[in-house]
Amino acid sequence: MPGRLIAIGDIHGCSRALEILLNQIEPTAADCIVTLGDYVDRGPDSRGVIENLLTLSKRCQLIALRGNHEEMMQAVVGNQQPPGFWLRHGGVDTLDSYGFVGDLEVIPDAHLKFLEELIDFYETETHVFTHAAYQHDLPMDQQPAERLRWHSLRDDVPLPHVSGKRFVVGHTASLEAEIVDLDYLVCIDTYCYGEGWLTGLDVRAGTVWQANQAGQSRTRPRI
Ligand SMILES: [Mn+2]
Repeated sequence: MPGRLIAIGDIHGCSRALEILLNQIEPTAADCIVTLGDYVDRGPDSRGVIENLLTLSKRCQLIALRGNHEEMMQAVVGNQQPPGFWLRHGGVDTLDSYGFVGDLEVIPDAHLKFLEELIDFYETETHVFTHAAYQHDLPMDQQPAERLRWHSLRDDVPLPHVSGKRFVVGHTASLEAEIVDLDYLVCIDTYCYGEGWLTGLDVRAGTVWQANQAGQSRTRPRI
């Protein structure tokens, strides 16, 4: 039996919700899990989230996308940007989770390597996964990074992509913690760090699992 193809939305330091969600999903070696990015910032335990994902990568096939928050973190850790912009967007919470007191060496090499190996998108025969959005009339190898990682669906919602494939994205948090399902485009950022839910979606079966930081779990109707 072929494994499942499962997307997980924006985790943002919510390691408790992630652990509960993974207990619901029960990943096996045959499964492929695509995490949509924004593992760090805002929530309480970014360090723990990356640790959980490193463990998960040994249990199933893990495809980890880069979110705009990892982009901000890497620019600071790599000395390419001053820290202010990242710190104002939740970076303080990430540094706190590492016990930062002035030296970025506190971030383990394995975590830096994890960040370096993140990818911009993942495309199958039927689906495309990106962090935020896409340009509808461009093939995936020509997509601008800004569009993939930063574009908010609140500004505008892209038309169906020329490939005809279904897109699965995060980034634009639903403040009502609802999945946005436009059929050709599904957004599963259900605002976990803001007292919403962390969502997992089996993209072929339509199964939805959710968990939150209060320790609750639930399923939702298939989409
Ligand atoms: Mn984002």
